[in-house]
Amino acid sequence: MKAFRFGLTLGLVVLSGAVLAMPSFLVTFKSTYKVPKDSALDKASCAACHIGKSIKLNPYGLDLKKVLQDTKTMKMTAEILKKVEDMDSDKDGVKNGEEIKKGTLPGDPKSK
Ligand SMILES: [Ca+2]
Repeated sequence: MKAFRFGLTLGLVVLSGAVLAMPSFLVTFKSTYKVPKDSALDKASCAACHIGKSIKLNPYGLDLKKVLQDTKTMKMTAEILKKVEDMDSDKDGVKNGEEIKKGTLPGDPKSK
């Protein structure tokens, strides 16, 4: 019974950690980059990495997830963000780093 309770508690802690990860990812993103005010990217907020308001990731979010997994961490850092700057996640011909500088969406090919 004690072991079961421990497992349950651990499960809940892990689950809440995963849900809470997203806003802190956004905080790291905004402190790493000076996103042009009122740009598409500035207005996108969570949608910089997610599809709309869902937990599904867009191509840019998926590339970040892959780096997190390769680095075996759950913590978003400026270093992790910089590792995908030279990629063109949404394949629109503009690199992620350039899109972020311009304020367009690195995970949406219709925005460049
Ligand atoms: Ca784009």
